[in-house]
Amino acid sequence: MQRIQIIDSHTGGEPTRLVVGGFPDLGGGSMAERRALLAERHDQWRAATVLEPRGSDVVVGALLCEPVSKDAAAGVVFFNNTGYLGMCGHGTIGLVASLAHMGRIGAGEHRIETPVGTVTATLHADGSVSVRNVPAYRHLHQVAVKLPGHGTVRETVRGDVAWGGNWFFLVSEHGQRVASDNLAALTGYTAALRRALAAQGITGAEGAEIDHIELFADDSEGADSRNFVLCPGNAYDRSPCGTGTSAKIACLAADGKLAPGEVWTQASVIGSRFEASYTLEDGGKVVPTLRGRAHISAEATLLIDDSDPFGWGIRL
Ligand code: PYC
Repeated sequence: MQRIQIIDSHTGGEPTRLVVGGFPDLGGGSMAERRALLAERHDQWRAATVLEPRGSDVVVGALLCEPVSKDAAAGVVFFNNTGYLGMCGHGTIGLVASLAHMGRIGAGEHRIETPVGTVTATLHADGSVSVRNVPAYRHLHQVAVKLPGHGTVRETVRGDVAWGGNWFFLVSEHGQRVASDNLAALTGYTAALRRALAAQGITGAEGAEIDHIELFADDSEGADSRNFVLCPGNAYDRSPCGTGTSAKIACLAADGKLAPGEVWTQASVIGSRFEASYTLEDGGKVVPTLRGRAHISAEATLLIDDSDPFGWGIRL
């Protein structure tokens, strides 16, 4: 019997399953190196943790690691139902809430190492968490993607390609209703858009796959915007997506629509919210900070029985 110790939390409805013990030793390399090792040699541990029957498409896993730097509180490798993430905003908020729950950190600033760089999280007295992310930037502005035959909507869709710790395609003019009673249509539309981007060779920097699609709409509840975010494995983000909000901030900054320090409130499709702003650093890099709240939902040990045919997850 194999055992994996976890703490589950959710950030604005989006779950994070923090692995605090039981995974194989990945050595003392950078988080990017440990992510590569996990993916190449031990991927079954990711699958056992987040796939059915123990997990689901929506669960984001976070492997708690010893950091390389003595200054950091923790290192982390994020993963999901299809593979591995760079950064994860809601997941970092969940990680910090879980570390506080474990008694390992208190209020204040904590450096967290991720595969795409070190971020700084602040645990506030009210339990909310701010994450100062890696720099975000817009890579392509209003690029046209052909999306033939998708219902009654336009055949060419224009959007920005931006980095916020993962790669995003951000679309405001889409003709879709961004609402929680329209999830199947939104998922179908954004999945078709992602396939179209890949087929038409539209990528992030250095040919990186754009694996997240983000649609924006006005928010009737008073946030600056409401989004729908399709994640790599076709689940939608219940939170406003920390890396997606960072990508949005980079585009707003590039368009001169948001000044440094100004607060942008991003609502998710289910109405949960992040507050985000940015500073300009190192000769003009946009460094976003997002703030949200996570709640702990479980502490548990996952069991992998040698005789269980689905013990290492259902891989379809
Ligand atoms: O909050 O950055 C995020 C995120 C990425 C994928 C799911 N959530």
